[in-house]
Parts: sequence; C-alpha cells; structure tokens
Amino acid sequence: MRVKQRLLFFYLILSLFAITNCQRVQVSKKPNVLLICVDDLRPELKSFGAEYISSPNIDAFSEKSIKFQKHFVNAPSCGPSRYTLLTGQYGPTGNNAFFTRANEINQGTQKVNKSMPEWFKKHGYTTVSVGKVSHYPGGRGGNNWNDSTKIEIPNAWDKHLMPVAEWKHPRGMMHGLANGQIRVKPSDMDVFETVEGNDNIYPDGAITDEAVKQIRMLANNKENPFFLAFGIIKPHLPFGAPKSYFDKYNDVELPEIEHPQKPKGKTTWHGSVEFMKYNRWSKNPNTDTDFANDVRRHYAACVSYADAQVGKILAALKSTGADKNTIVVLWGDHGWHLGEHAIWGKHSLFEESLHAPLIIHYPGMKHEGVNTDAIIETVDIFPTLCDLVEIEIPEYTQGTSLKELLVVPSADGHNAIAYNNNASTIRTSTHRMILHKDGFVELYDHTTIEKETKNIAKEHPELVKQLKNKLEGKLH
Ligand SMILES: [Ca+2]
Repeated sequence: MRVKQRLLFFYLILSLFAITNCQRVQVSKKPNVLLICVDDLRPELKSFGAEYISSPNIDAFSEKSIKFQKHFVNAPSCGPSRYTLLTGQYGPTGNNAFFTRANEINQGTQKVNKSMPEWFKKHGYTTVSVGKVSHYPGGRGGNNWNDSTKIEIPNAWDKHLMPVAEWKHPRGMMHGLANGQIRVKPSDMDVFETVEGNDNIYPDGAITDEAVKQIRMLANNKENPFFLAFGIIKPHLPFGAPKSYFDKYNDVELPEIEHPQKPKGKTTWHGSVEFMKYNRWSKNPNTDTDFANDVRRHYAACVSYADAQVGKILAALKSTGADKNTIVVLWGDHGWHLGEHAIWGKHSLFEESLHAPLIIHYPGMKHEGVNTDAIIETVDIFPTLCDLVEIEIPEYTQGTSLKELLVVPSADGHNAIAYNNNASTIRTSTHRMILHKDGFVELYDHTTIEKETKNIAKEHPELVKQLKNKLEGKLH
C-alpha cells in the first residue's frame, strides 16, 4: 500500500511537472514582435521600384517577407498616423491625438480601449519602445519632451526609451543635425546637410545602439515573448545624414518628378510650410531644378542612412537566434511629396502623402519575397499582429486582419481611408475620392494616365455618392 501511495505521489508530481513545463513551452513559443517605424519614409526604396535608391538592408529583408505595394496610412502626419497604428482605431487629426486619449484615461472620463502594446502586455508580452514610436520620441510630453509625468500612451510600455546623446533632450534629437546641433529657430537651421563621420554623428545612431542593446536583453528572456517597437527619425526633415550615404548619389541620375505642376482647381494642396521654414539659401525647389535635385539626393541619403539602421537591428535580432521566432514589421508612418503636385512635404490627401511602405515577415511564412497589390491601411496592423500570434483581436479595433493576404497574396484588399484637418478621403482599387469639409469633392481615376491631376467628380455623381457612403460607413 505504501509503495502504491509513493508511486501515485511520484506520478502526480511527474504530471504536474509535465503540465507546468508544457505551459511554459507554449508561452515561450509565442512569437516575438519587432515593429520598425521609419519617419516620413515614402516607398522610395529599390525593392519598391525606386531603382536609384540604395536600400540594401530593407531590400534583403523584403526578400524574406511580403511587401504591401498599396499600403495607405490613415493620416498624412506623424501623430494621427501613429495613433491608428498603435490604437487600431481611427482618431483625431492633429499631432495631439495621443494626449487627448491620455487625458481621457487619466481623468477616467470614459472607457478607453487598450492600445496595441497594452493589449500585448496583457497577453504576457514584455513591451519596450525605443526612439520615435508614438508622436514624441520616447513617448513623453513637456517642453523638452522628457517629462515623465506626461505619458503619451499610458499603460503601454514596460519601458519607453529615448537616448539623447549630444542633443540634450528628445526635442533636440527630433530635429537634430550633426554633432549635437539642435533646432532653435527653423530658419537658422539648414534644410539639408551632410557631414563626414560615422552613423552616430546624427541622432539615429544612438537610437539604434539602444535598440540593439534592448533586443539582446529581451531575447535572453526565455519566459516572456517581447514586443519591441523601434522608431527611426530619418528621413524626417531636416535631411541630415553622414556624407558616406550622400556620396552614393553623387553620380546618380534621378528619375523625372511625376506631375510637378501645382494643381489648378481646389485640392488639398499646400505651400510646403514645414519645408519652407528651414534655411534653404533663398532657393525654391519648385522653380530651381538643381536645388530640387539637391533636396531629392539628401532625402535619398537619409533613406540609405535609415536603411543602415534597419540593417543593424535585423543583424542584432539574428545574432540572438530570436529571429526564428519573431514577426518583423517595417512601416513608414506616411508618404512625402518630392515635388509631385509642386509640394515638398506631407499633409495633403494626395497619393504621395498617404502611400508608405509596409513589409511583414513572420515565422513559417510560405510566400517569402512576394508582393501584393491589395489595398490595405495602417489600422489593419493591430488586428493582423493579434492574428499572427494567436491572441484575441479586440472588438474595438477598426481594421481588418491581413492574415488571409499573408497566406494568399493574390486575395482582395479593401478600401483605405484617411483624413486631415480639412478633408477625408477613400481609395479603392481604381479611384480616390476626397471629400472636403465644405462639401467640395475631388474624384480621381487611377486607371487613367491623368491619375490625380484630373478631377472627374462632376462627370460621375453616382460614383461620388457611392464612395461618400463607403467613406462615412468606415468612419462611423
Ligand atoms: Ca512622420
């Protein structure tokens, strides 16, 4: 009897151990997430068809991933676009979008839904952000963007880090130029610059070093999967990058700027205020071709510099071995006009402001190096990541999981919407409709050569009506 009891006890302990161990294995098997956010990156990458661009790291990553060729952001500026990424919901139009939400959380005035990092944290993930992930690099407000009593996304991150190196504070880093130069008055700061030196003479070097350090620590944690968001500042203005990246473009012939004319009728065109306020030696890229080419080469240098930072983080991930169990997403927060429609900047609702790269790799994927032309939008990323790691998709998210497209890249996408302060827009696989707040409508046919240079709204009232209904249906 005693022997039997002992045996029973032994089996009990053994099965308890097996259950616990099995649970642990299941937890550790959840894939990690590495979310790479690149500021103001339009699809100006070799892998997206810009042949003159040197982007070897992102191109190599694309070869192992799915490229979304028709990814549109939901807002053409940093704050509101990142809001849709990180909350999974359409939101306010201004750069204060996160703080509006944070105030509601802090005051307890209404139920605020969990952000993507908070949702992953709830499901056992260690959540860390490094660099510019929400609107303010490091995710804090205050005069110098380093006030820890002012958190942009409460409850989201276990750590939200922003190294400042020689630039003193996150605000200094955001618009910093070489060797610690901080923007005081934009008109005193050059719109572009190249200085000889290594990657760390510009702000993204320090951000990348910190992200590499974090990924090594996170990969060592065998208990919990990680959700690491890494935000690179370039190619945001001012266009500063080490000279070695600029030198890649010395002898490069730039492609012609498509439809460079200022639109004639009413549109969301603007005077490129963000660009024009910098020191540009009294030159205007709309009237000075040599200067326009200089601007474009400096943007390209910043893309190559950002690409090098992406290469470092992916190499670090690989060196830990965690790459085999990590979903990697590379996302541009919106597009940027490089002279199209005579705009140098973002903020419009033209294609150039809203079109940004999205590349997704996940463990065990079948279609590496494949493109999809399905129309999709930033708000889809939150539900997609939930789907890929097999956690519940919160009912309040407004996007659609892209899982089906990842499995069958030829599957259909869906309409993409976006908004700024003055208008909202919907993009179908054939048309873009823009509805201004005063009721004025732009309608463009993307199947024609004119694309967004010929407003055909008056000739197609039925289509306008249908698209208005679809747009309103998605926004409400
Ligand atoms: Ca941005």
